[in-house]
Amino acid sequence: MARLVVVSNRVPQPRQRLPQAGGLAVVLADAVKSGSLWFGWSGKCAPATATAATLQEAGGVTYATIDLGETDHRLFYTGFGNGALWPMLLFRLGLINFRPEEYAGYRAVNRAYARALAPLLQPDDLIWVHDYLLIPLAEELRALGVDNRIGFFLHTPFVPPAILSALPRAAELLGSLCAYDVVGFQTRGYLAAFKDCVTQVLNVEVPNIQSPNGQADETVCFSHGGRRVRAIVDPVGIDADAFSRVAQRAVGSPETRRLAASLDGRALAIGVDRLDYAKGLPNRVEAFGRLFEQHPEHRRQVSFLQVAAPSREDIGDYQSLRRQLDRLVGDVNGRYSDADWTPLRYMTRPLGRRTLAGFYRLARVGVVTPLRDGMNLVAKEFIAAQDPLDPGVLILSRFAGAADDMAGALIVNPFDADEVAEAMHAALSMREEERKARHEALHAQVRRTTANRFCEVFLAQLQRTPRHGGIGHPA
Ligand code: ADQ
Repeated sequence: MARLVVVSNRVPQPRQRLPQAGGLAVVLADAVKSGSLWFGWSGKCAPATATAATLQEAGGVTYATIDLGETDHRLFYTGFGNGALWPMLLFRLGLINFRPEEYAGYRAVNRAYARALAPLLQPDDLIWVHDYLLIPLAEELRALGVDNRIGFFLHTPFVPPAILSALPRAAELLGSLCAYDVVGFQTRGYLAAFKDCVTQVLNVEVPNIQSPNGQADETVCFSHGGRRVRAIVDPVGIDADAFSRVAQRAVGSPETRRLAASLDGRALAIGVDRLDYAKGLPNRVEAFGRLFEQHPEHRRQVSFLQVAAPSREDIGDYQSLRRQLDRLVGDVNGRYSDADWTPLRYMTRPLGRRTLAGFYRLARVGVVTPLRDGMNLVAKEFIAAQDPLDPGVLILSRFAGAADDMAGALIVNPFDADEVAEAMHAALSMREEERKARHEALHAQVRRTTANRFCEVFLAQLQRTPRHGGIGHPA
């Protein structure tokens, strides 16, 4: 069995117990099995980027990390990665802040990763690279002579050509993606957008999307730069049964009991997100205000808990989002609070998985309304955490990848505050049979597309790639 080498920008310190708010961290915790090597940034900055990785063993996994130079990190992460590439992938063209020196820094850090990783590789290793910060990694590894099978999974959405081409140098990045053997996307829509970009931006002929009998739902194969690339759909999931068990146990935990007691019989609605402009938090708070305005019967009857973990705090757009939210939450609370009831409870810190699971289970409504989202794991966690005998209702943005196969949720346009407010009203008023029927369908779906299935599908596709890159025909 080939060794698995997982590469992600951030590698947690072994035995790290702190809660990590972020989908990638949650998915990779499931993907990295004993015997694997996990390579990436240590989370520490140094005066200069390290040229060799530091190795640590824990639980059968080898953690190989490098420190990044402060300037390199700023150009790569705060600069191009999250100041230009992320807003483009999340359809926020107005927020793109492109600077050529930051793009050069982004590519330089990918080169540094490749140089530190290459000496650790064995000829049969399967290399699995994660997310938008590492798009050029395979190209850099290939330049060093690495001919292992290398796959890439994009956790964000993928965009149509008109959006992609707004980012300077995006055509070059699209070409870099073609140095991978397998490129994975969360949904069929993103795969179709990728196909359109390859066709229109790279002028490469790509056959139509197929639904093969293999394990991936949909596939396209094409040749570019002397290599064969296979692009697949492989939705990310969670270990639903394990999460359900955690939620069941968490109901009796002191945190969940304190929250339950504080509700004093009122319904709980919950939102859990990284504090990111893609998550639509200001729109959500506005929709809550609209609910109390249009349906005064819900005043004093429901409390909304928004848990928002700070993210990318050194980027200006994230700082202004935080200020905007502080103000909006204050506005709604100022307008509707009573001496003994606050409509919105707003916490800006990460919670542990167990606490989160217990809070989800207590909630009558889960509010997941990103303006765009690759998948959104909170939607799946909320469903897995419910009590099937008395389940809560999920309100889900149609612009989250999760909406593709979670039709049992109340699907909304997050930009339409009135529509979201009506969905909140419908969720709070929904009869038990309907809640149960919706939950049953959603739970079955969440149990089908698990974290394990996500890894198995991707690795099976990577494994069936012919060795030594070049043009060959998929097995
Ligand atoms: P994220 O944008 O980080 O991930 P998401 O899928 O919602 O988004 O995952 C967030 C994870 O962090 C969830 O497991 C959630 O429980 C946890 N989390 C969030 N806020 C938290 C808090 N305050 N305290 C504790 N935990 C918190 C990216 C893409 C997504 C994609 C994932 C996985 O942007 O679209 O679903 O990767 O592919």
